[in-house]
Amino acid sequence: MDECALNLHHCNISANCFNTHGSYGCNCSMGFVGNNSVCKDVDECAQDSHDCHTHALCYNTAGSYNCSCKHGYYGNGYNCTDIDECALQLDRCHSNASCLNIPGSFNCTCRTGFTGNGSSCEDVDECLIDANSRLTGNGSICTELGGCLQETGICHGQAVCTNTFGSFVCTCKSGFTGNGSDCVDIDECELSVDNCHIKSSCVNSKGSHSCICLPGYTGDGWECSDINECALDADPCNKRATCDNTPGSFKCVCFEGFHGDGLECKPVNSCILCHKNALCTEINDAYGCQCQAGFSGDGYNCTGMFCVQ
Ligand SMILES: [Ca+2]
Ligand SMILES: [Ca+2]
Ligand SMILES: [Ca+2]
Ligand SMILES: [Ca+2]
Repeated sequence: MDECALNLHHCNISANCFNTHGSYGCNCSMGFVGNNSVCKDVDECAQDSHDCHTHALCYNTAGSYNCSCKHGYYGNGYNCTDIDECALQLDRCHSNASCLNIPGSFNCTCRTGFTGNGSSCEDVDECLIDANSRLTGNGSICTELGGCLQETGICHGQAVCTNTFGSFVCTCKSGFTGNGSDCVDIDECELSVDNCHIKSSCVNSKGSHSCICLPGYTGDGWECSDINECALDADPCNKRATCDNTPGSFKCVCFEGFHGDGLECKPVNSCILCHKNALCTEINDAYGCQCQAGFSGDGYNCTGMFCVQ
């Protein structure tokens, strides 16, 4: 009889029954090992006798095994290909991060001007980075907050730094010109863009300029007015002169009967008119003739005084 067909055999559940003349035999099924009555599953995963792809996981099953591509790969388990999360936009990188595909995964890196772990990127306030805390090297500025910025230029000492989203802007301070990385003083005097008064002189300075009223004028340099020297308490002219104010100066003119530049006025020497018997002397701001002793007269005419008997 056929014990196999009549189900009268005692083969293991994982064995195949085959009929023989007068009896039957058992063969362990594929994927099982053992003798006729005991068949044990072969663990292909543990034995490394499977066909799963390098990038697949092996799962042992009763009599066989399954292959499943690892996370980050796709395929049937026998062939697994890396998923390009970046190209498929499956990444969870921050909008200000760049995605880099790598086998089995992807990396997110904050873009230049942003700092963070890639899933979260915040603007770097470059203006707050103190020059002393900058750890420069390889053309990058690295901050203690983490991350390195490409050195696109540090603001000049005479520039104002303005933070922007993802970057920063350097603007030269008022009175300076340049691109912000380099600022030079504007010579307002040379360029004639000063607003000094016409009666003042312009003096250039770093970041600015000043105006100084010309001699003879008074004011702040932007407004200059003539000094009326004649009205000052200390009249600059000689006391024997008249003072005439002029724009930027003054004129002194000696009184009549005096000569000089007005600062110095001397009486006109009229000694030549004195009588030969007179002495010329300066009296009361004027020269005068005075008859010598023994003579009488007004100095211009002197007559001897003789005793009349
Ligand atoms: Ca990948
Ligand atoms: Ca910024
Ligand atoms: Ca200047
Ligand atoms: Ca004057």
